[in-house]
Amino acid sequence: MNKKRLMGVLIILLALMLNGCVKQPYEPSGLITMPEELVSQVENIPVETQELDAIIQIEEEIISLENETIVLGDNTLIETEEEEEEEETEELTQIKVEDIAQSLPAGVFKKITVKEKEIVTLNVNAQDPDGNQLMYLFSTPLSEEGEWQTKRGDVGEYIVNITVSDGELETMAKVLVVVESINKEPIMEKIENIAVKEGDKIVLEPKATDGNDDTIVFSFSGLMDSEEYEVSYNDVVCEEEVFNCLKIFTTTITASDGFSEVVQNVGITVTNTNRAPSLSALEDITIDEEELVEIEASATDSDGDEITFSFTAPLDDQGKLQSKRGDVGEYIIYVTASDGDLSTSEKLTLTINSINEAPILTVMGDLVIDETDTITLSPTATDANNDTVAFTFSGWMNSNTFETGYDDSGEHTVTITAMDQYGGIDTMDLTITVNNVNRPPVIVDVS
Ligand SMILES: [Ca+2]
Ligand SMILES: [Ca+2]
Ligand SMILES: [Ca+2]
Ligand SMILES: [Ca+2]
Repeated sequence: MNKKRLMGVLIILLALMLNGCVKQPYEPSGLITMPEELVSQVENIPVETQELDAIIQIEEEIISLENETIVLGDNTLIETEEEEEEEETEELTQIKVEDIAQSLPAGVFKKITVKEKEIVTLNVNAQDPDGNQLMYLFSTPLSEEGEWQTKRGDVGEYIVNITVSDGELETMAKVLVVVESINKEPIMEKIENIAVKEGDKIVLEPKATDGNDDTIVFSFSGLMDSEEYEVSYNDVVCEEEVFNCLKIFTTTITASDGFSEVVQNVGITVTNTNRAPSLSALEDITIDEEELVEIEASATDSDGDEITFSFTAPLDDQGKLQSKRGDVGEYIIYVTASDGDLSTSEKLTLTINSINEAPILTVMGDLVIDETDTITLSPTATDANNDTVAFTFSGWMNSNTFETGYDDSGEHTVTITAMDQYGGIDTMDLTITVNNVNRPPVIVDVS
């Protein structure tokens, strides 16, 4: 037997083993029995010390052979162009190839599809030409027995190795196990878009149902990262001197049942909230007349708005007052800080004390005059402020001059009052003694 014929026989043998040996409950079995003629030929194969590599190489040739049949379609009797001239090729044409799905990964000859929670059972039917006891080895996730109880979440594609060993030599086949999901996605109730303003608290309460009764976990992204959110005053920043601008945000809610996720977007329109400036407390102020008062108001605006101040009288627009004589008194002053939209006011009391000093009258001596004399008083006074001082007279005199007569003898008191223009006064009593003046007798008549 030449080498080509030997290879042909081996191909047939392994094709029979691999195609027929894997059985599972979800697809029709494709067991193939070895034709009797072939069995006798198999017996003639010299069981020499074949290397494992050689067997794997043969297996690959089988797979390539099977893949060629795909072109012709599944479940069909096929003819292969190979080995036409040899008599064994007639046997090859009899091989029925079933369940070869298209586009299988390289090296995989069988695909088994189950749904999550179903059991995968691989029943391998292999024959040993020497009648040796065969051992079957399955790679994970299959058990030693070639079974796998799938569960939720096992969805995916698994390539499983099946190794058949006679204790000395082994043959391996790959099977693709496809586990299909039985999950039903959560169905979320639609949440309408909302409109809020800065400083508001948003609470989103998504609801969802799940066809598998899975526990649903919600997560949030975008504007919010949890179901509650207090809208920050910095979320909307208006242009200068604009206070009612708005901005539209999105929160994405994801509902997960542990196996799949669904999302919905909630539009959130946030309107800016302006905050009034905050003005530092102001202390009462006391000054003396002629002093300068200047209020250093300070305010902050949480929105970063520009602040302007205003002041009530007698302060000017800048919060200043150059006080002068006569401003004495107590003033309630309001200081207002405005951001152009909202304002805050504080009040303080400005006390202006008088600096006036009362005039001081120059001491004058008492006067002694005679009847018929004319008195003229010229009082003087000093005033620390150099104010103009006015004098008034009361008591025996009501002006600064008086012409006495013969009936004015006696002691008289005159009160002199000195007053400056700011109400400062000083008084002094002056005693004026008027001496009697004797007059000679007058002869009125002689008879
Ligand atoms: Ca579900
Ligand atoms: Ca803002
Ligand atoms: Ca503001
Ligand atoms: Ca004065």
